[in-house]
Amino acid sequence: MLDDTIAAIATPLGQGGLAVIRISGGKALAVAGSLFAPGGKSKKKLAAAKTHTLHYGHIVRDAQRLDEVLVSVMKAPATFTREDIVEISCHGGIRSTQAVLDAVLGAGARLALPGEFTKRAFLHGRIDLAQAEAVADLIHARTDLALSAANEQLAGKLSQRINTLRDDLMLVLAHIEAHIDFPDEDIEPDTVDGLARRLDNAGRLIDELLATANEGQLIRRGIRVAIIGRPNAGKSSLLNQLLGRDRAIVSTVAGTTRDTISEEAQIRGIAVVFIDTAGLQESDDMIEREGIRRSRESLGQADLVLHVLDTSEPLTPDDQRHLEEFAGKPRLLVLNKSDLPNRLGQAMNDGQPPVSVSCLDGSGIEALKDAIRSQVWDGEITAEMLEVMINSRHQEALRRAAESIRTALAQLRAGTPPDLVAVDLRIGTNAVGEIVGQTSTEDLLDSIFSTFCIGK
Ligand SMILES: Nc1nc2c(ncn2[C@@H]2O[C@H](COP(=O)(O)OP(=O)(O)O)[C@@H](O)[C@H]2O)c(=O)[nH]1
Ligand SMILES: [Mg+2]
Repeated sequence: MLDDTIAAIATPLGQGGLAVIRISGGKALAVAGSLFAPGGKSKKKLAAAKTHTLHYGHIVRDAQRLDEVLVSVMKAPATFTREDIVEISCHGGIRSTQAVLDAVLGAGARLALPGEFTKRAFLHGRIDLAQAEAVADLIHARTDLALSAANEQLAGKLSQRINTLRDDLMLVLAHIEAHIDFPDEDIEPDTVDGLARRLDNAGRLIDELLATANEGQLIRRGIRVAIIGRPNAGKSSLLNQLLGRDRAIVSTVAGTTRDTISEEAQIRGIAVVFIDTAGLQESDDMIEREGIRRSRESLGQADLVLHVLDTSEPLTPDDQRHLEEFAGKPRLLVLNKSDLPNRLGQAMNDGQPPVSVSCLDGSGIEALKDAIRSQVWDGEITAEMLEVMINSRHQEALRRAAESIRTALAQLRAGTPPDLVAVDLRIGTNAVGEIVGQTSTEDLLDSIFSTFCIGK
């Protein structure tokens, strides 16, 4: 598969100033060269170009000029894929970009699969698997924190820790395997102690990494926050306040919001999807009933519930029902309409102090953002934390590794024959290796790279 030359549009499809078509492989220069007519004074053929140079000219097919372009030539091995790469910067029209790509494919390149450029970078040892995942994280990052975390992982911070851990485990494994050939000789008690200490230490390192999983998830994926409350409590007004713009229709007519609306905002560095629900009360109206069904569905997926209460009115049976219904879920009580006289007449306490706001004048909204932030993550986000934050694939591999290593450790201490200890230890070491791709299967690679876009 690595023998052929691949090509794809590397920029999003649409109208833009520029689009880039990326070509990688042994024939990249020949493919691009066959379509490229140098412009200006230069009459130089692409094939004769020096590495890492830029060339002005036209893409020509069947004597017809397709586009005026700049072509970057990067020769192996100092490239992203470690193959020859040519990038054609052309005009960013939907049709013109496709026409240049068609010409490139017609000249002998094959359309790249999703993530295939990055996969080649991995297969050629340019980056490891955790770094390849960081490329995807970087592209998908929606917050500054997610971007920092992706950059650290791409720079190899996680990989370094994993490699050190794996080296340690390999060392212990080598010691233990050395004893397999001499079944009559017990491992010296001193050696057992030393190896056990190393395994113990490895287990602790894994626990430290596992402890970053929740933060990693939070930073990468963000959270979902559902806004609930009875009609006219001010749910849509609150959504608009949190977004900083008028997204939802606000009206005195109860039942205005019939569909669930979800919109994303950054709250204190975390990507938060807010879901304005259509209310949860019983209804005879068919459309309203469907809205309520959707509200309930999005509630199921929410990490946090904002329960909006109208403090200008006494508590209603609906309010009471919602208070009871969502007692088990992480929630914040939002006491809205603080600009009006308080007639709620009831001290609310939910373990978590309620937050008073007015969606009319915006007071209390910043305090509510702080409260949301500390509900999902109580503590500082430090630069150190951003250095290493594992994802769910790493988490799963590390859990398996921890289990096998603990088993091996217990066996070692109990004087189990070394060949048995080695079996578990090898499983654990391989699981650690999966994270950086030292041990990987085609299925694993497919599942990672298929989530990439074409052209990455
Ligand atoms: N005085 C006052 N009125 C508000 C406040 N928040 C919302 N309202 C009004 O309450 C009514 C219902 O608001 P809306 O956001 O549509 O409530 P929803 O049905 O829960 O989505 C509208 O007339 C809003 O202008 C507030 O903080 N103070
Ligand atoms: Mg509404």
